[in-house]
Amino acid sequence: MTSTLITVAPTGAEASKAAAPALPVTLDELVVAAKECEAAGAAVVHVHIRDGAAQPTLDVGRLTDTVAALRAGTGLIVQLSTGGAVTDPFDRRLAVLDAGPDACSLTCGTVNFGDDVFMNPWPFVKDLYQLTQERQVVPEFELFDLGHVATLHRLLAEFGPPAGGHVHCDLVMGVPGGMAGDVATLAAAAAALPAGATWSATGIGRTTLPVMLGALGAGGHLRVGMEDTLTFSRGRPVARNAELVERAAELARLAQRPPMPPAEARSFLGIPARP
Ligand code: KMH
Ligand code: ZN
Repeated sequence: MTSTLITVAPTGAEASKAAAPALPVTLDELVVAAKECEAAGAAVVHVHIRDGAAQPTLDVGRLTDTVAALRAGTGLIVQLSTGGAVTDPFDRRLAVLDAGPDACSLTCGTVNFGDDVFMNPWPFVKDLYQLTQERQVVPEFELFDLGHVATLHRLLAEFGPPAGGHVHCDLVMGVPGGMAGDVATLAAAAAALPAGATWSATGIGRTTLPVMLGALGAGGHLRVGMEDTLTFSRGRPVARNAELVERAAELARLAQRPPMPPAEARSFLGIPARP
């Protein structure tokens, strides 16, 4: 059994700083959080950024500065979100790659997202996929529903392997409108993935623990962070992203699958080593 790739998603686009004061929204807060999470066992940081008013933004200048600051301050793999917020238009989401990240998220289909809709129609998905190939940015396929797995198969069949040559997916479970965050659904989704693909899983909100325990048991990897979970335990808000990584790392060690260091994660995901 291999080690465990731990991704931290520290901010997201949905939670507000007012409701979650521990959410990192400035560049300094993000870099501090990323450093703590790396020390706790994370290898990848999945990044959404905020503007001066702590609102989600896809500003390419800010994204470029963020990539540079995370590279200067950590050894983490920098994975930018191309999902953004549900209100972000497709052209701005494609332009995220102009910031030159190591990796990016690539969601494989539209999904109801609470009262909103997270739009990922096929023409956008295939354009984004081809852009990742052109720019050699390694995609992580975000799968919110079983239908997204079918779209992943179609992408690979029509356009070939991703940059880096390895298919790594993230099962995003428990979103209201997406697949359930339970072990039966996790097993079904993992079984449907392309041969040779590896996968992480994250459970939104109260599904975080069942999904994490199920993923470790099924040979999967882990994503945690305040993008997905704002409550550490019943009635106790998350104090720092690092405590979510610490808990994931502890469970991974108990499962005899210790956290994967960033350098090993680079070769695992097909991301070139840092010069
Ligand atoms: N904020 C969600 C609408 C991604 O980062 O690629 C989409 C999301 C997925 O978070
Ligand atoms: Zn995200």
